[in-house]
Amino acid sequence: MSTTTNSSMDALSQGLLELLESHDPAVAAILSDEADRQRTTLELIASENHVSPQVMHAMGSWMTNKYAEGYPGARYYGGCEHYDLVENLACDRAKELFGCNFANVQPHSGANANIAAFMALLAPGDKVLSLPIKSGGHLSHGLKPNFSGTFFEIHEYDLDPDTEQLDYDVIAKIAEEVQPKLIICGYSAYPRIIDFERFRSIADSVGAFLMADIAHIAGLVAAGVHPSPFPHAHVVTTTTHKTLRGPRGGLVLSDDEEIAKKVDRKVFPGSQGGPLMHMVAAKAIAFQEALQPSFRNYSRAVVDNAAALAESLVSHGYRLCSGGTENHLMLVDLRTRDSELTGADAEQWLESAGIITNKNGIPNDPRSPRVTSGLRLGTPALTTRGLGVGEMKEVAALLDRVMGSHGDAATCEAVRKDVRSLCDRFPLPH
Ligand code: DSN
Repeated sequence: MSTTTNSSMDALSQGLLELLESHDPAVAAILSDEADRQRTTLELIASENHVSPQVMHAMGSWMTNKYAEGYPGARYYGGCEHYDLVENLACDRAKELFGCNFANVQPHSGANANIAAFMALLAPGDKVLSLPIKSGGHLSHGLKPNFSGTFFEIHEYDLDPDTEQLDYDVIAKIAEEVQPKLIICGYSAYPRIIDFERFRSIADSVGAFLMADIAHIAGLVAAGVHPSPFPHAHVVTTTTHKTLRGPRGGLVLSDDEEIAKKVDRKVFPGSQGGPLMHMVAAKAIAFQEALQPSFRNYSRAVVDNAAALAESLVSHGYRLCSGGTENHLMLVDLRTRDSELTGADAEQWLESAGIITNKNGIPNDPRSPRVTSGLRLGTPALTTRGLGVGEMKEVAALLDRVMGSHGDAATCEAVRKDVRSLCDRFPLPH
């Protein structure tokens, strides 16, 4: 494929493709094709988004060239004056955004943020109580092959089998029996509001720390459209690239001075070396964007769009786990539309029609994680493009045409055309 630029593409992106075209045509073609893929497909993966051109280009800036191990004012390399400034700016903005006293912006990812939080709060072998990944938790909350499941004693709470929602009374009883040192809330596939205050009272009743991993809902929390984990959680971890719409990366927050000191030590030198300062610069920009009133409107629209998409899917005969959504995502139980339908098939058919989703296990899923009976859908990326409640009906109809036809090639091709024209109506800025 030859590299192409597009009229909606920003000048720096066009310049990058031109720079690369003669320098490294193979990579230029791949980047160009990826830009084209993003421009012409509908992104419904709940954990993905489209960053602003400013955030995107900051990631490709001069700041990639530096080692800045340590923290502002205490680095292990010379030449760090601008890195100190940008890291302090990112920390200050993160604290303002989430209303807390401490931020560490160095974790390379959400999983890295969780490693640092575990190391700050626990000793190897300590008991942790969390929701398993099969019910919507995250692998870094205790999955056996992960560091968390390898070095700590993991105990589980689960969703109520009837409501498919958290049952705080049951969680309190399990905590009483297990006596964990750490309770984790915050999930990857839970469509409901989390009651952080209730979680803290459960943690207090057994003398446990409470960690809230708000990776999925961070943008909603920052915008005030989901309750904040502060002042309830002892430590809050998150990614910066999902609803928060920043660069890929992690972040640890706290209000507790002692925990904050430990977190800093456990990020560096505990679990990371040199921070990715180009990503820290991009985080600073994204936090500033999220502090603007327009981000509140965006986040409200993400939630409204999710509700509208959920309602339309139900009208097409799909059951939603837990009965609906209160945040940016929903889990669709495909079996209610068609008992043969699997998440793996649906994901593949939809991709051929230009709709990007991920198969996802549903609570008590009889199928394996590679097959699944569910699809996880989210609205952060579509909302960034400018699609609104009206368009969610169109999106639900497109989803249903593909899945209802069992991936029929002609139907997928026809839907692909409709997806392209919907994308043309809502162009990306880069
Ligand atoms: N992989 C992310 C998600 O899709 O939810 C979680 O880390």
